Amino acid sequence: MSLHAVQERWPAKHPDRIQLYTFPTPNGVKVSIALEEMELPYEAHSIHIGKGDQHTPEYLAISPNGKIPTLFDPDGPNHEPIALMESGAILYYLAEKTGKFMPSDPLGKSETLQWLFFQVGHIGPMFGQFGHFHKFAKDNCDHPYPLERYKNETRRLLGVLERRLTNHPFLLPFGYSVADIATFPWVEGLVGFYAAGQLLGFQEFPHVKKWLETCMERPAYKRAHRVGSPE
Ligand SMILES: N[C@@H](CCC(=O)N[C@@H](CS)C(=O)NCC(=O)O)C(=O)O
Repeated sequence: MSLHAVQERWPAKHPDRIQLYTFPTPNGVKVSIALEEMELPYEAHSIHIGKGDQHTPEYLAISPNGKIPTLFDPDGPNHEPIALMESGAILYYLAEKTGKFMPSDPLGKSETLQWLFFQVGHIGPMFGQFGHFHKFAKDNCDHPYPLERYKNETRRLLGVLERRLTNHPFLLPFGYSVADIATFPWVEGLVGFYAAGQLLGFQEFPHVKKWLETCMERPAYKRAHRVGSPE
């Protein structure tokens, strides 16, 4: 199975543009936001994770782990095509490609990557597990331990963000970056999709709340947040 198979199943109307395979979840929306912020021409294809598109052999050809999002750039390094999985790696790739939302100096870049990896390694997995036990597992698990564990860890991580955002409006001192783009959709998911603001005591994190509102007001987010929805 090859890239060709993906493009047969989800045909490109504009093959010269970046092709985004996604669904409007926090991990998917991150990349849509980045593409909108960076003003890169792209075409989005809905990978319906509720219907199992992510497990098809065609999709697994570009996403071996069977997750959204993935991105295909026909004009990659040395003008060769490239396919990428993992949203953090995609954000890094796009920031390098455009020179936007990540400084090029080694110190600024290193600090940005630390917060980007913090999202990928902590915020995403822990908020995701919290959301699962809060919203989806109720019928299968009546033991309080898993929800309590992930709620405590989610609150702890919100505390890390709160302390970070106390001194400057975005996660990095120089301004809005791929670290914010990666992180705020997950925080939005807690209060939006998972409707867990009250359970988590979200009002105890005022700087996080203000940062979330600021990020959500950006026009790029308004254009991006439904990208990948099934028609
Ligand atoms: N570490 C991956 C996680 C991607 C991920 O978990 N995507 C979810 C949607 S948010 C997915 O594809 N779920 C479908 C499934 O698990 O079958 C990334 O950051 O790209």
